[in-house]
Amino acid sequence: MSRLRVAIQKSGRLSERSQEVLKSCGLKFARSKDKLFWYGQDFPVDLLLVRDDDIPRLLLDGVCELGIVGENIAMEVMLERDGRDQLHCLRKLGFGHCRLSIAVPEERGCASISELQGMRIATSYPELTRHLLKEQNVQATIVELSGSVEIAPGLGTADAISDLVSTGTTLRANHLRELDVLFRSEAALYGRIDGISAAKRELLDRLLARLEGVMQAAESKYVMLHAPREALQKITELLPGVEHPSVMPLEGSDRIAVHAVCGEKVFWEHLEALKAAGASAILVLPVEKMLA
Ligand code: PRT
Ligand code: ZN
Repeated sequence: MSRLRVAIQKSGRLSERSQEVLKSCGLKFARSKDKLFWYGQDFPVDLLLVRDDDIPRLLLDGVCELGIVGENIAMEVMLERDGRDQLHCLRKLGFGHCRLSIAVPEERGCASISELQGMRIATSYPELTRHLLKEQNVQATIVELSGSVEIAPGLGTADAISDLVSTGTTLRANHLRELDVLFRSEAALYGRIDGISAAKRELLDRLLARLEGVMQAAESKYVMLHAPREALQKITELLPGVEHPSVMPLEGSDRIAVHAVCGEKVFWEHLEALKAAGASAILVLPVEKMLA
């Protein structure tokens, strides 16, 4: 029988969420002793646990069909291996958010990246940095480092850095100032799927449909509330991502009950606006599974 292989990060920022998302799709794995290969039990999809940098390479080398990795790494390897038409981003996964930014020493009076012409930029993402700077007509000397990029300006080995940022704490701790964002990244499911067999394609389509359901459920909330009948149109407009709510009469009252699946994030501001429009007894519930 055909099986698919998915590579995920063994340990690190993306590993737990990558496992969770696959488990939410109903995949269960028998963990092997060496922990590098997990056999899929109920669904013919197996896991390969590796370093994140290896994931796009394993896809390009045909070792596995699918992989969960940050867009930053996928782009870097695709540029390095000129494999941009071979890897497809099948679904962004909504975690592992970060940005590849150019940062300069705080005291440097530099206002835009155009001023970095001819300067030395330290980075672990040489291809992506070079490519994105070139798009903005900046020619810089790339100093490739495998880690601790943020200390390069202090050591005098670079004038600026191009590194991943999430909270900005690392930059501040190293007296660096974020000058510009080159690239925004999150974890995504990538596939090398051109020319796979019809049986594998069918498996992939089932997995993607489940994943879509999981992602939509994660982004959705089920909202229930009571409202005056005459406020229905206003209430519907205020529910994020809702067009046709279910409306039910309330026994012995001229108010109605409104139920709806909100396809977009529901914030406190939305609830406050609903209340101001006459809604009461507002409940927001998580959605566990969804199949369109
Ligand atoms: O061992 P392996 O090679 O698998 O893991 P790794 O150490 O190379 O990667 P890991 O686990 O650190 O990161 C995996 C992926 O998480 C990255 O490729 C990104 O897609 C994503 N990610 C999200 C981040 C960050 N946020 C992040 N903040 N990766 C790294 N950082 C680092 C950054 O390099 C910098 O040193 O965190 C520091 C900055 O963080 P702040 O919060 O101080 O701004
Ligand atoms: Zn890595």
